[in-house]
Amino acid sequence: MSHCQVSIIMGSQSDWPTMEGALKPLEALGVEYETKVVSAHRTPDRLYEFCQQAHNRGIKVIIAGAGGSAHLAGMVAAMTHLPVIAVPVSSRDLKGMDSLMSMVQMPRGVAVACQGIGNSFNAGLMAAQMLALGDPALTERLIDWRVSQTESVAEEVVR
Ligand code: RP5
Repeated sequence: MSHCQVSIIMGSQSDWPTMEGALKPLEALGVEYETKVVSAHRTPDRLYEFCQQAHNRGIKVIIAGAGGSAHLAGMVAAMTHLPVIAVPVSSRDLKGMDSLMSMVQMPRGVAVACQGIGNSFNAGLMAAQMLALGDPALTERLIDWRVSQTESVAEEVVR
């Protein structure tokens, strides 16, 4: 069985430039991940298989990025009990507002943790924070990472 606990899925290869930002915090914190293209409307059977198998493959958190009528995250959340973090990908015509609205307004009973438009970095960070709840070593790395982020912010403005 794979050691990946985070699965990063996206509706299209074209989402990759947005979604690759999720890798930065995961790699900085030593969290293993996988990346897959899973489209709710173009590959519905793949979506179904992915959702059926994710838990048994050891996946603990799913990050789902998509653009436009972005039903991917909601469909995944409908088909697995695992937590789903959504990343609305910016779209050409509506600049990601369509993606955001598709993802953020999940009806009661099926939860999706929606991030800001294009903010895959925070999706990766949130996934790591979720995993850290049951992983003391990851918690230590997360605390250290936060301290170093704080220390990296200079007080004086560079003019
Ligand atoms: C969505 O449609 C994808 O998530 C992507 O953001 C958007 C455009 O996909 P492509 O036409 O570039 O494959 O399903």
